[in-house]
Amino acid sequence: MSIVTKSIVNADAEARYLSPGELDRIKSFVTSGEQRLRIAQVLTDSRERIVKAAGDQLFQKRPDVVSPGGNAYGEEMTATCLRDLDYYLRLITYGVVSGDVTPIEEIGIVGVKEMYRSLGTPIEAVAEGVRCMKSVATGSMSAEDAAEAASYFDYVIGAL
Ligand SMILES: CCC1=C(C)/C(=C/C2=NC(=C\c3[nH]c(/C=C4\NC(=O)[C@H](C)[C@H]4CC)c(C)c3CCC(=O)O)/C(CCC(=O)O)=C2C)NC1=O
Repeated sequence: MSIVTKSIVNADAEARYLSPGELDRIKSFVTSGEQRLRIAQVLTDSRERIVKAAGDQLFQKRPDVVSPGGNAYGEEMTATCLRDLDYYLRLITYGVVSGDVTPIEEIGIVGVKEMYRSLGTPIEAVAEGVRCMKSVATGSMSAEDAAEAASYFDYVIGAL
């Protein structure tokens, strides 16, 4: 839910006008809109490059995951691992567009620790993969855009 919808739901629950604080938050959401859409566009356009380069970095740092016995060992499992990175990049674009980490949390964080544990996937290596995507993705952005984008990657890294 975006800050606009959320504010309206809260205000209407109390049958009141939007408060000055709510209007301020909506204003900053609107004024940062162009930047957030630009970032989402860049991430979307570069998704293949970002996932591939981040995967290469991850497997260099964590050769164990793609070695015999590793969770991402073998062509099919490696592809599934890269797919998971792509999932997280996609969720990050949802967060960037809505200016809110809630969509990321609801789709990709709630219950994920248990899921990865049951799959035998080392979750800290997934977080490392997201860290690699952050460095690849923000590397080609302006400092301002990189800082804004980084906050969504950091949310995922911290939540995993
Ligand atoms: C959009 C929200 C969403 C997420 C996050 C998600 C993750 C997800 N990753 C899975 C598997 C997997 N995930 C990985 C990922 C990795 N293994 C490693 O060692 C690496 C560290 C890492 C890559 C960075 C692997 C290898 C599997 C397959 C494991 C198996 O089948 O044994 C599975 C099991 C079912 C399947 O194979 O599709 C799910 C549900 N699915 C979703 O719908």
